[in-house]
Amino acid sequence: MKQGFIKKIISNQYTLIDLDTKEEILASARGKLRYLRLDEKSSFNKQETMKTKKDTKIVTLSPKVGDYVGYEADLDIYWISEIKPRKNDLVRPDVANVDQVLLVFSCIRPEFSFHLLDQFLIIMQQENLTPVLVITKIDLIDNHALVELKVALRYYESMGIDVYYVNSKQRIGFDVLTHIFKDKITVLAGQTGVGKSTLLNALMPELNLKTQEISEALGRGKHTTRHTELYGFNEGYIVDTPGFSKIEFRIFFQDDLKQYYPDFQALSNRCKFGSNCLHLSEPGCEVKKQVEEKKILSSRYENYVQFAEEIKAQKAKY
Ligand SMILES: Nc1nc2c(ncn2[C@@H]2O[C@H](COP(=O)(O)OP(=O)(O)O)[C@@H](O)[C@H]2O)c(=O)[nH]1
Ligand SMILES: [Mg+2]
Repeated sequence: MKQGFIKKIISNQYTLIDLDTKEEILASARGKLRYLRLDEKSSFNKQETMKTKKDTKIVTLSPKVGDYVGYEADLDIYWISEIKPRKNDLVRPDVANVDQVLLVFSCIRPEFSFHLLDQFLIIMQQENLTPVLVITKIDLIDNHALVELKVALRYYESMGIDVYYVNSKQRIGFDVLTHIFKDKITVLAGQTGVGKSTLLNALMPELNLKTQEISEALGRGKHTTRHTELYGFNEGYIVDTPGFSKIEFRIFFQDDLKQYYPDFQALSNRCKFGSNCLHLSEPGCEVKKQVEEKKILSSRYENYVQFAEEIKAQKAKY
């Protein structure tokens, strides 16, 4: 079987890149591709409710952009016959195997929000996605305020998250930013108005044209047509539609929250109750100690406590 990577989907027409020859291949998939038997550990499985799904279940899958697939020729037509396990699987945009998400935040208009950032980072952990922070509109705040923001964001840099500062209008900060796309599939995310479209257009001026051509080719008003495409950029791919328009994290138990805080997790061996510590009201908690010592950003901890309370309140409703 030949191996390919799905770059584009229009309706039921798939554009694959053959992994060996790098050739573009047009392929089809037979309806819903295949019935997969899932066990709890399958990468296609997701817990959607409070109940744990112990049972094996069978799902039907459609191949999507970002998928690695097996394909075969049959009477001169190429057919996708297998989807490789996904490392992650987004719905909006409909893309699999995303390597990084650019979390776009503006300094102002809208105001930078640590609350939203911490929320996004939980989702990144849950979905097995790597976040990269891009701070836009650095031209709109004074230097003092910018330095203050940079100092606070150093906490996230110490967690291993890269932070970039840009002014997309003047393309300031782009020299370093353009290098991060190599060999990766990148999706942008962020609130309305933070500058996602401006950033995309500044990175890929030709994108505007391309998306226009495609919407014309598909005809007006045919918004139901399934179309997703990865755009080649600096030896990687960018998804043109931003993701995570609606943020909700599916956490049903208070003690599940801490696993999405790698910075807190790293300290739990120094908590009195070790890995059982929720870093809330327990005595001898190293996380709380480091918050007091200002080694952990206080907003980071405050947001954690708030999320924990929200999870508890939501649980009470069941
Ligand atoms: N001054 C300044 N304005 C920006 C910057 N980035 C975006 N904008 C403006 O912010 C507004 C919202 O940008 P847009 O790209 O539509 O945001 P989106 O909703 O995230 O796609 C527009 O008026 C942009 O011109 C920037 O770096 N500096
Ligand atoms: Mg936009």
